[in-house]
Amino acid sequence: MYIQYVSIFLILLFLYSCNSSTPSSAKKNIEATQKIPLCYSKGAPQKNLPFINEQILGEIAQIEVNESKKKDTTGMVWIEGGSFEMGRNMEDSTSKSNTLGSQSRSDEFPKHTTKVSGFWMDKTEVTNAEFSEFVAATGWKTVAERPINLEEIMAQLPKGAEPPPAEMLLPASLVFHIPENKQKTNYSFNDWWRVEKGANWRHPYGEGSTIEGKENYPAVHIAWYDALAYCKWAGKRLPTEAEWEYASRGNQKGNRYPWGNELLKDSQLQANYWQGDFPVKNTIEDGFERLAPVASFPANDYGLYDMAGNVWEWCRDWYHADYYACKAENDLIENPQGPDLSFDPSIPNSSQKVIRGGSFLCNDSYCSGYRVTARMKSSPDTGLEHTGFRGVR
Ligand SMILES: [Ca+2]
Ligand SMILES: [Ca+2]
Repeated sequence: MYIQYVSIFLILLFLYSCNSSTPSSAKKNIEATQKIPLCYSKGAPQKNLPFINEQILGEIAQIEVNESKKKDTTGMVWIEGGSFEMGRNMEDSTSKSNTLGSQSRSDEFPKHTTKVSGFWMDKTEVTNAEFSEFVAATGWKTVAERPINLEEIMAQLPKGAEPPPAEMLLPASLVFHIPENKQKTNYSFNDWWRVEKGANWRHPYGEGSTIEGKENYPAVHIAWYDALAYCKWAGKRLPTEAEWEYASRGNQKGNRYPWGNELLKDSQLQANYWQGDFPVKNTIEDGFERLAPVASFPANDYGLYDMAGNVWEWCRDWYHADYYACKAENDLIENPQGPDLSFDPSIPNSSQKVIRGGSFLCNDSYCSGYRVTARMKSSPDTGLEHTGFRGVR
């Protein structure tokens, strides 16, 4: 039973790393979209409204805004509003000229015109130094530092499921480990994520690890609620998914990555991701085995760093697999705020928020989460070794 609970725990508390999909499943996704998905608002599986932790939201509401930070745009860039083609079309992914077609997932289809108003955005992922300042000012305790909320877990388990044992509810987070068995043909996230007691933003690899000397690294093991709390204090908010993709594209139309269509630019790698054979061999051609200090790679043409790779970044929106198919019924959607419902057919009982941009664990042979259109999701109470955020205003 213990193993089963660990498994449920992993499924609910962690996001699908971008490498959880295989090339064959990506192919299946493309085939699946040949049938037009039912719009979620018109009779596709209706889910109850997403589970949201009102208690933590209440705590966030109590946080006092730092008035001087609220006016301060240091470390941010202004992004002029405009229209863009969000997502991509199945044809783009299967054309012979596109050798990376198998990377697309059905939730990226179809391409649809979207308009966003201008906004300020943090140039980099929020760093340990910045997050430390927030915690010192507010005393915020991140979700990974708290015992796991039994009520929240039970709400997302099938009806009648037994509660997990008490030891599974101690503060912990998930840390990547290269699987011990390197001979398997198919790996899943259970092979590379390990629950580490005491892992949190101060101790990214568990008890005994430290962020000393890593002030300029992205803060990780950050749950969506933690990101929201930071933004409240800093007079910012999380970007919508549309804002995030618009910003990531850096004013270039139709590119695959924030810098262009090829992985290399000027013969150089442009982001911190995983080169080699995921999850067993990291050849570290980009110079970073795990996290990199923020802004270690060139900015996109908006002046934003690490919009691809390093850490996944939380967005404001709920994740719904059919959301784009629903939106596409309108020609232009202005400042979309995401769906009211959350639905992921692979974890139907969960409520998940969108994360974007990929991480140091993303690998080009599979989904390549650092493509500008790649969508991923994670439950809002989940922090992981490769998840952080940046704010907008
Ligand atoms: Ca790397
Ligand atoms: Ca990033």
